[in-house]
Amino acid sequence: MVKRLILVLGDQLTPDVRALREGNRETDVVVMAEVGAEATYVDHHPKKIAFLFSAMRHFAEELRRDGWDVRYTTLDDPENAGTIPAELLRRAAETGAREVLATEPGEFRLIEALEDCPIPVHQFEDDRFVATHAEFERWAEGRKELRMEWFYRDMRRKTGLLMEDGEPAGGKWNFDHDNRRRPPKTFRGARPMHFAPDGTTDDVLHLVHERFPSNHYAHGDFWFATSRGEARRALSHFVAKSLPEFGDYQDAMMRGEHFLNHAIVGLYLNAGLLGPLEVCRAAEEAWKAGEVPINAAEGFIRQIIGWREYVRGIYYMQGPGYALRNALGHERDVPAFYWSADTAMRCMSECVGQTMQTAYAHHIQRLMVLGNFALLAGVSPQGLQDWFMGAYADAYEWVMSANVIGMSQHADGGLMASKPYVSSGAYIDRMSDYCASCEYSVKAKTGEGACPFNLLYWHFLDRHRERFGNNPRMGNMYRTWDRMDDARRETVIREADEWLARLDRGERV
Ligand code: DLZ
Ligand code: SF4
Repeated sequence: MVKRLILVLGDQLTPDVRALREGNRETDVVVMAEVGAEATYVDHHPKKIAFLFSAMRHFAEELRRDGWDVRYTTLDDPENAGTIPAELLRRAAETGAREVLATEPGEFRLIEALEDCPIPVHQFEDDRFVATHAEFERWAEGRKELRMEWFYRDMRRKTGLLMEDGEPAGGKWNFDHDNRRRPPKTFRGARPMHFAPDGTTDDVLHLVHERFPSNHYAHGDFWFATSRGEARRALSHFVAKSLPEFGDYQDAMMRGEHFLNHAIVGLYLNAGLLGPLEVCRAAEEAWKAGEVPINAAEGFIRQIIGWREYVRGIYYMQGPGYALRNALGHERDVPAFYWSADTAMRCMSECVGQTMQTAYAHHIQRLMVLGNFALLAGVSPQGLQDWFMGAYADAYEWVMSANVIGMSQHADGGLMASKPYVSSGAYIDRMSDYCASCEYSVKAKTGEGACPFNLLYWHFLDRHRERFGNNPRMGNMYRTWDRMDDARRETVIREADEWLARLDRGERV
């Protein structure tokens, strides 16, 4: 029988990933490759690269133990062809294969490269998700507004998660209202499970250190799980130690507390080390056993079968043009402090600093600090998306586009969110302990030391009045702005402009 190649990408590390299910372990050959093109198409955090390479190597071993013929190319292999299509061609020549089975990649960039590959590549839909493309499209069809909440309820019904006789457990679909508490000063979240690097990971860390030196991202202290067994242990640890209190302080931010009670399983899920249903069932079981309250289990499950599936649906439905949208015409470069953390704004220095250190930040840090600032300051959504894609260990375009372009930057013109996610410093002060140690004053609206989020908030509303002035959900904001006297409004705009000019001159702001 003629051999076929089975492509397994770095974020498809599951034995029942579609292309492997379609393949034949007696006759087909699995191709896995660490390639320069994937490792450099954005400025990836070295911990992200190390995590994927190590997880790929562990998974290749697992497949070999299962009887597969795996042709694995390491980054430092002198024969390495540099890109995924070129590696396929090289392995095709080596084995005589004339066809490739692949699972649809999570980025159009790579889908198109496989379509253009001189050897035919059959791309099967990736079914590691709860909703299929067709299902999402059916749900979205004819709807004026694509509200996550309605989609999420359908996914609850489909999976039966937290459902009792067709009704949502606890009598409500969504317990978000209970999930916005501010933790006491003494609060310490349970640390996510740390794994000591084994020999394989050590080799990879060495390679990554040599090949991807970085003067902004930190290399040291690598503790991610790199196999499915370890990822499952990390999940059990989260469910036992952090999930009980996960709900209450989900949106809180504290200095020096990088994880609070968050699960840190997004990177494992997105690489294929864990599946969405196994993760959700673990949370549901804990709730059934009375070990975690409903608001925690529901809030966690919603992130996975609701939000995660929903942003993926938007990405595939909207197509490659979505990531290029810039409805608000924002063109400013991503400020240098997104890499250096060198800024007087404590909230930004904390969130950037921890990102550079850990390749992780939680949803409110991403949306309401890093994203909020960029939107207020008019940063290019594409520049920001590249930053997010590089900085976070869980980032791929299928998950980042709708989150950054749509949700955070409103650059899709409101397809996902009926109003932009902007806030002044007051929100950050309410949800964090950042402001207390900031060089700016969150209470000061203008003048020396005024919090830049306060100035830029009005600047944003003022410069986008034409677009948002008649938005009923923003009426209160505009009424407050209009009630200020002319002189005050002028002062705010002038000070915001001056502040932005200092930012553009590269001054420390
Ligand atoms: C992110 C990434 C990196 C850094 N390196 C590789 C690699 O060397 N080989 C590989 O197969 N995959 C890698 N990936 C993941 C791919 O970029 C990912 O499959 C696509 O972005 C589609 O989601
Ligand atoms: Fe951030 Fe403003 Fe608070 Fe400083 S005062 S931490 S800039 S919100």
